[in-house]
Amino acid sequence: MPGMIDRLKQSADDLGADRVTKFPAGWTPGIEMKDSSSGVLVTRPSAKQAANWEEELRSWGFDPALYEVIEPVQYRTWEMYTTAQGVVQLHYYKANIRSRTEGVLAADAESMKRSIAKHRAKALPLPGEQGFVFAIADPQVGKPGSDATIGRWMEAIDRATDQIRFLRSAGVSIGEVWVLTLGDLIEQCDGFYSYQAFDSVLNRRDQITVAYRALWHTIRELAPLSSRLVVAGVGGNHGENRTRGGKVVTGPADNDDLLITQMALDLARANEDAYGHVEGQVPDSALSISMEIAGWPVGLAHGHQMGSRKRSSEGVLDWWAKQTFGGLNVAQARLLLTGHFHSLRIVEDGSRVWCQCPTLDDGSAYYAERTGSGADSESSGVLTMTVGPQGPDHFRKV
Ligand SMILES: [Mn+2]
Repeated sequence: MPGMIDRLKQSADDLGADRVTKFPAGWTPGIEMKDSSSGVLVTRPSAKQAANWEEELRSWGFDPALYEVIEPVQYRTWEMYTTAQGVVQLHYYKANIRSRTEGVLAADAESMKRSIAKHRAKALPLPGEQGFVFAIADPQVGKPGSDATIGRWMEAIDRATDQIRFLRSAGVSIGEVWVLTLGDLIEQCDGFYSYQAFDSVLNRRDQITVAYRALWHTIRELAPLSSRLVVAGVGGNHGENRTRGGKVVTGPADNDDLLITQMALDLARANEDAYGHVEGQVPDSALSISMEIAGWPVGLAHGHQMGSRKRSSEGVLDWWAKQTFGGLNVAQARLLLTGHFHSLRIVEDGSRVWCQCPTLDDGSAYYAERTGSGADSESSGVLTMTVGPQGPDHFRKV
């Protein structure tokens, strides 16, 4: 398309003008849009006294079906010397124009209406193979209500098994299964809150034994349903080896949550024939880890390292953002799973999702006194989901 100067020269040549006249300020021919739906049109100088608006709009590349001139219009006229015709009188107009559809192109609306009318509901299976996640958080075996907690854990295995079969029958391709331990698998007996020794219903040996057998049973039940089963976990605050005064004795590597996860994994490794497809990821001492579930980057952290003020969504996302800034373990993750804060929460922020996994425990008057929630087991369970090339999906608390 010729530029404006070329058009002006052409216009002047048609008139036999010697040179292009300088235009008064605000009267340079063209269209100037103020926004997507309105603007100002100034016509080219013409020897004719009436403007043909449709032709004018079209000559500047604007479809008269989509734009219109708003009356009244401004008009100017002046004289110009031309070699061919001597002095000629020229006319030009200035008018506001607007989109006939106030910003939405009529053609787009029509195509949207057509696609709505054409649509018929159909099955859209998730593309790609998905990993199935079973996220165990905060059973705190050894606190009051532990019988019910173990019952809930076993039922969660039943429901997760159903869920895998249900998703497969709906066309979701599930290959890997991930059993994640998000910390606080046992309660401990002392050093975590003031009357804990009086409150605990199992000694430490029984707590560890019950927790690792429940985890090992989970692996045994879910392993036959998967082509690859991965056990991964992080340590929680209740797993720490603490003094009576509540201080960590040796360091973050000395954590019973990691020990329990490691013990269950060792049992799988001892039986290669049945569990050769079981793998594990247990950190040496890091409090957060990351992994790829069916190609999607996932991070795990218990949550106690964030401090109690991090209970809010903003707090956890702020912690995650700063870990990312520091290039730490969860920096690349696009899905972060935490425990510690007990109530289910799924928060999406941009391209990242944070899942606060529900607690498996039986509720706690102490926790409710501090936080206002979790007095009973009404919202307890295990969070399951699929994770695949398009991220997490199919969230279900079982
Ligand atoms: Mn905790």
